[in-house]
Parts: sequence; structure tokens; C-alpha cells
Amino acid sequence: MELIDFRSDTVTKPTPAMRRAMAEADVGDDVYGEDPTINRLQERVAEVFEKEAALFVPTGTMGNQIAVKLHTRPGAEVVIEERGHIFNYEMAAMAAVSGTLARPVTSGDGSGILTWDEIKAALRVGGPYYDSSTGLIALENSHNLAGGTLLPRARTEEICERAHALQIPVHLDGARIFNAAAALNETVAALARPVDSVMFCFSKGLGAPVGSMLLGARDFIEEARRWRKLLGGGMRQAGVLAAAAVVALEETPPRLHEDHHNARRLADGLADIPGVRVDPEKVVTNIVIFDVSKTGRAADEICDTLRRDYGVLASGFGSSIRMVTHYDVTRADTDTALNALRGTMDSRQ
Ligand code: TLP
Repeated sequence: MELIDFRSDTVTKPTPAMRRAMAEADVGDDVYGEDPTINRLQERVAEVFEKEAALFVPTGTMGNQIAVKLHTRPGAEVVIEERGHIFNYEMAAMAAVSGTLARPVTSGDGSGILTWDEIKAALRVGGPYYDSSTGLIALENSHNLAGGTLLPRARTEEICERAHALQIPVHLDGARIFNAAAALNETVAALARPVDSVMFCFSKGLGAPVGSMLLGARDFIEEARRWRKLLGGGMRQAGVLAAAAVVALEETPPRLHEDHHNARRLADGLADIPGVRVDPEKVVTNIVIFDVSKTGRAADEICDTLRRDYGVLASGFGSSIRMVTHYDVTRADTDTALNALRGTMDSRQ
């Protein structure tokens, strides 16, 4: 049985164009700063994002955690939405690597998108009872575990303006910022303009096999290079990876709306399945998270049946299931998945 994989957009295989570019890539030792393909990619990305400098890192986690490290000192707090990736899915690195404490904040409307007032209420600035004080505000766009929700440009601008007035830096986890830009009809530069640093991934919606980028001011990126080496991320002839990322950067953004349409199609179909709770209106990028607690079955059990009986892969998170669209799933695959979901739920009746 052929598998259709909706577990994440990290599962895409490199396209023929990516594989060709990888085979032909010009390479050098990047620890010496001598890999021409990586250098070209970093320059190109800095241009696209209108930031001073960029650093190619092996993973989004490394990019985010270097940013946390550079913006804070041990004991500082990082204000972050409670489902934020940096806080929940990065092996507690913000504590282990930087000695920081997460100050998780709940978004009042459930969207995962914080208002300035919600952030402000969580800040610790001065005062004799605080061993720690706020060292960083970490944002995420699109917000993965909130269901691919969007942080509009104006909200980022407002948060940054107010944070900067208090001398608090802002980092943006933009693992899927190209999806956000496509859905918001903005440029990635506009979405990242006010933040002090931004990380994005080639290996998510853009579809490259490996790699992420950290961007910011020149001296910040110089220091980030030192931390990348310290953490074991000095990658030598990694131009073979950057070559695939170059192709991803050029070719994928214009087609991301197809993934967003497929996600919405999936959500529309799911909304009609008894016991499933999802609001299709809120599915605006490539991530669909739906609640299955009213079906009487555990999410993991449903995912097991989907895989075993239909070859459809999805991820269970507690009482929810996440399905992510990407270039390796077509509209027809989306319909197949919907039929599989209907079949799986029906077998319970
Ligand atoms: N997300 C993965 C899992 O870790 C959950 C996924 O399948 O979605 N920021 C965001 C918003 C992410 O979604 C991810 C990966 C990362 C950072 C980390 O990137 P990597 O996996 O490259 O370290």
C-alpha cells in the first residue's frame, strides 16, 4: 500500500531539480566560510528578508536556540505563547542551553496569537522580588500547534515597538514564514522587519531536505556563527544542502497556496464527520488540527487505524490530530485521506 504522509511538511522528498542542484553544487569548507553555495544562499536570503546578515544552520531548533542564547542571560524569562514550539518541542533547550525560564501566556481568543496587553501582563521588569526579568519575547508565524494561525504584520509591529521601548528584544520563529506571507499576502521582509532576529526553515513548507536560516544584525550573526560551532553545527561542505535550499527558495513560495487550499478542503470535509471538531474558517495555511474527543476514540488509535487500513499518516497530539499539507500530497491524496477518515470514524458506529 502506498503511504500518504500528512504527519508534517518536514516529510517531503527533494524534487528532481533539488537533487540535480545538489549533485552539481560548488562546495568548500563552510567552517572557514569558504562554501560558495552557502555564501550565495546566505546573501540571497539576507536580501530577501532585508536583514543585515544570515546564517545557515542545520535545524530550526538550532536557529531558535542560538537566538534565545544570544538575546538573554541565564535566569532571564522568555515570554511565549503557551503552545510555542521553542518552549514545547525543543528538548527544553531554552533551559538547558541558555538557563532561561519560559513565561508561557495563553491567548485569550484561542488563536495562539497574543495581543500586546496579554504580553504586557506577563512581563517582569525591575522590582525587588524578581530574580529573573524578561529577557526576550518569542513569537511564532505561522503558529504551528495553534493550527497554522497567522500573526498579522501590524500586530508584530505593535508588539516590537512596545517591547523595544522597554529594551526587550523580539525573536520570531518563522519556521513557516513563507506560508504566513502567502496567506497574508505580505512579503517575508514585511513580516520580519520589526523583529530583532528571525529563523525560518527550508525543510518545512519550502520542501528542501535539510536546513534553516537565522537572520539579524551583522554582529548578532557573527556571534551566532560562534555558537553554531560550539553546538556542533559547523557543517563543512554543506553546500550540497544549501543547493537544495536555493531551489526551494526560488520554486516553492509561488505554489504554497495549493497546500493551503488542500488543508482547507480537508478541514471542510472533516467538519461534516460526526464527533470531529474543527472550524474550517480558521484553517488558513497548511496545518489542520482537529479535536476527536467526541468520537469516543483516542487520537493515537485513530491514527493507527488510518495507517494500517488506509496508508494515511497523521499525528496524534492528546485528543487532537494534526494533518499538514505539502507538495508531496495532491488534492486527490487529500480526498483519499478524507475518505479514510470517514471510513475510520464510521467503523465505530
Ligand atoms: N516542527 C516539527 C515538530 O517539531 C513539531 C513539525 O513537524 O511541525 N519552529 C517551528 C514552528 C516548528 O514547527 C519546528 C518543527 C521547529 C521550529 C524546529 O525545526 P527543526 O525540526 O528543524 O529543528
